Amino acid sequence: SSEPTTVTITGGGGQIGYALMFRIAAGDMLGPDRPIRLRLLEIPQGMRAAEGAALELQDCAFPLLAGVDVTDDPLAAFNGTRIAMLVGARPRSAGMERGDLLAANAGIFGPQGKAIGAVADDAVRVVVVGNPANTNALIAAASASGDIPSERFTALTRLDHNRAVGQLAEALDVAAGDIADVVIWGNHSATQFPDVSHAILPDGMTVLEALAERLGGEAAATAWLDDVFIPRVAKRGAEIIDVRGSSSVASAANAAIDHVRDEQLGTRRGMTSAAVVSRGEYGVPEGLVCSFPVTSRGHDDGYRVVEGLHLDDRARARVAASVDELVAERDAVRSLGVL
Ligand code: NAX
Repeated sequence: SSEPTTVTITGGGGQIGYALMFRIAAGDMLGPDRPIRLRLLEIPQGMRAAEGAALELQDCAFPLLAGVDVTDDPLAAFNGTRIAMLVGARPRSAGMERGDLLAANAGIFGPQGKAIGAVADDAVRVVVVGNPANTNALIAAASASGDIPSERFTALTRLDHNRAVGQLAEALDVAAGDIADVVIWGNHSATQFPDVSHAILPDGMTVLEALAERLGGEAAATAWLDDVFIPRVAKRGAEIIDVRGSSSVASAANAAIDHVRDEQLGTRRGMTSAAVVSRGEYGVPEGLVCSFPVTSRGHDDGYRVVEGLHLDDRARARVAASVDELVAERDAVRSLGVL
């Protein structure tokens, strides 16, 4: 339809917000036929930066962009929203304990979840980018419950997924687009498990076979995965900060666009990764927001967990370790009285 789709970005005055909004307005997220109305939510200190970005959006004269509103009022920001991208969060400052970080973010994602439940479109879908993303999504979903089904809340692990694909493409000297069915399991944190055991190439060869061929045998492939690949993907954020002098911005925005696009329009080849509310799949406790293999058929169906994949004992242990961390975060938030 030609009725504009309302997309709300929180943290619209920040780095990732800035990298997101121009691509969304250009049609990279919802396609070339969907007009978009952007809403940028900020806190008072961030308003000028968001207003400046809105001026630049106007200067792009995007044909698809029906308008931009900048506000520091969550109820105005989420009114009628169809797609909410929750990017703004409280970063960890020096000396901050994990409990303090969770509490500070609960103070953001609780009220925002509540506002979404109160005023967003009934068909709203939410992706949380701001860290700790999984648990922030859990808090937002709980705060909207009664108004919006919790499965409409997801968290971003697509950046981790894309990082894993990028590493494999380099190691195998193939195009990134040739690699399908990589899976990120667990938390968007250093405990995540990037799993290549289901990944395949276009000729049907598995990524494990291709790695063994290239690296000189199965043992060498396993050693590379354990000692190089998994830690590099899990710590890529720190590597980017070290090399670039600033955290991941364009790649994070790109991943958020991939996440929403595939959820809305459908996954193309095979499965991807997203953190979604567990219904107990793979033994992950119900209600946790955990990264799983997912697909979407588009047409507003949302992401579905791909069930029935085989996990060997080592893979199970890695998934369990990351899920334990999610349980600990949930319990810490509960003990604050938030859930
Ligand atoms: P910036 O500090 O550049 O921007 C954050 C913006 O959010 C600021 O302008 C701030 O004023 C605003 N903000 C803070 N509280 C707000 C609130 N209650 N309502 C609305 N706006 C609010 O950070 P940026 O580099 O854009 O990163 C944003 C978040 O993404 C961080 O939490 C970061 O940790 C997280 N990331 C998550 C990733 C993922 O894969 N899930 C990867 C990239 C990134 O590290």
